[in-house]
Amino acid sequence: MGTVEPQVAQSSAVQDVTDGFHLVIDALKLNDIDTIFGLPGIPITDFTRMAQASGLRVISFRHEQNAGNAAAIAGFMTQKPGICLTVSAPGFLNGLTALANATTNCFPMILISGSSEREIVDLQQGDYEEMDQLAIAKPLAKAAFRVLHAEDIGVGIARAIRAAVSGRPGGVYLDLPAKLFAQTMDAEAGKKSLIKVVDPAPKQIPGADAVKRAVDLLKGAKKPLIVLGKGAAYAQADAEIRSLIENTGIPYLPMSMAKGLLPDTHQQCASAARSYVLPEADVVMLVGARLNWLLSHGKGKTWGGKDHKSWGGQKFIQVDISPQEADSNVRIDAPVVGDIGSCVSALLAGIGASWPKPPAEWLNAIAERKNKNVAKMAETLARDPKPMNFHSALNVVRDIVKANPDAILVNEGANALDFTRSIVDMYKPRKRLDVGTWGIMGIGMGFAVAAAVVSGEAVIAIEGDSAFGFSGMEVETLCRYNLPVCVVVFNNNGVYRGTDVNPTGGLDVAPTVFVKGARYDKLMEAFGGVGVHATTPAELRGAMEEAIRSRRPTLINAVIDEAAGTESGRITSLNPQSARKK
Ligand SMILES: Cc1ncc(C[n+]2csc(CCOP(=O)(O)OP(=O)(O)O)c2C)c(N)n1
Ligand SMILES: [Mg+2]
Repeated sequence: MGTVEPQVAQSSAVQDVTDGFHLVIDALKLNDIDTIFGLPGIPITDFTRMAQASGLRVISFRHEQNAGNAAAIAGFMTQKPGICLTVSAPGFLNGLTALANATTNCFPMILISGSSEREIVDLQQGDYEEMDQLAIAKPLAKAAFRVLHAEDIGVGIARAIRAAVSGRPGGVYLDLPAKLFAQTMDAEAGKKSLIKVVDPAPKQIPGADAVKRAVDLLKGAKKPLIVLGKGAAYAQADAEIRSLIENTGIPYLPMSMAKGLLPDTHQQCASAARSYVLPEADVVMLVGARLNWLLSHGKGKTWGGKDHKSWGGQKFIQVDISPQEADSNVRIDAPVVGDIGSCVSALLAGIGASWPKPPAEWLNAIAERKNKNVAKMAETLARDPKPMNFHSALNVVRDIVKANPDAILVNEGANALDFTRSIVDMYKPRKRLDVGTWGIMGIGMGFAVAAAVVSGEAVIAIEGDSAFGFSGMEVETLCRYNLPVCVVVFNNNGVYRGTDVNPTGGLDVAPTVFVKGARYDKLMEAFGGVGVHATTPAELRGAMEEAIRSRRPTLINAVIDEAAGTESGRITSLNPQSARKK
């Protein structure tokens, strides 16, 4: 095993030799991977150059966490693993948050990091950027692999792809030590060593008995409800899911990233009556949705239980790819295990053509609540307070999204997140990308870049001013690649609001407060993008319309009443309370 300079490998004298660099690139391309999100440096700088030269699209970021988030959401949008490439130790660690978040959210991604020399790392002799990356990645990834020999690259990439997308998708770590890249082997043997993965995410067909059990349970329901989760959106079984909802006539609730799977304006959408349907439903069918904190663990007062831990008496059907998901929080009476597309198809067959619609009493009771809440919201949205608040600003965003249903909405923040989720209707599947299971801040610009790169559609990123700060430097990336992204920073001068004061009267401002009246729009102008300072709904509307029309990278600093937000948005109750009197 010798080493050759990459330039030499391409010269005619050694045409029949390939190396680690090229084998990794060829293995990715063989598996239809066309984009890499990353950040160059030792030992992967040349790799990024060669990848670009080979026709792969290489999108370089300013921080690996954003590249990782981009890879993860590209995976969610395409069902192909998103690739994030980083340098060793610090670059790897910067990408790790995104990898862990991908695993938590079931997004398929592969974090590929260069690493230092094994012999030195294992003896802890202090190599450049020394770190046992494989060991650190393992607990945070669905799977983790290391390739030591060029002839194993094909297997390594194949295993990483399968692990990322099969079954419940997740984040995979692939460790590539520096030495691997320069290893050479015979070109023909190298080519033969690569694997084109056949059927990377095989269908998993649910058992007929499980489907029958679920259909029987649904048949007896007086107040049925369907909850659509992110898994249902990921599955790309949009037509089948729509048929399931419409053929049964059952009201449904979309979780945040399942919004738009059917248009939020659909008659059967019960979002505007959520607090009524959850405790009232007698049979709940979860489709690619987990009973985690976002659904109050399927119990407690939200579900009509007596106290915060009591079961509300509902029966649950759970359609999920993971057999381990059932009973995670409450009893699941009818687990249906398989990929969402196969499960929903089987359920549709079981339901047949003459399924009786749910009792009119149930549908009417929901419609009544829904109409009342929608009317109340319309009244709030019609107000035009000075200064602008979340509602009057989001009334504009709501119109813009309605007029541009193919645009992708990225969303993070606390109030900026919760109000957007409830006010802005989505019309098409996988158009809403947000903070997901962890409520993580920092996904904004990474998701926006990937959404634009992968789809070619316009992207609207609604960002709390704090949330934006986590990935704000990537506005340069938006400008560098000239991406059609309109960032709207909901600037209320801080985390949740901008009105806290330092109780000591000291010079430091309160921990949640930022520089008042900051001009985030100037940041975008610094890199040649369009910056707009908007203080009224009319200014916001004009700027958003122009951004969508021009497809130029745009940042609108939308000034929001600094007193309008609430602590932690809608999850105030998760803050622990001190027992001491203030
Ligand atoms: C990585 C990470 N760090 C910290 C938090 C805690 N957190 C939740 S929301 C939020 C910011 C909320 O402020 P902003 O984005 O300005 O939204 P606003 O409520 O003001 O609209 C923070 C820091 C988090 N969720 N994720
Ligand atoms: Mg804020």
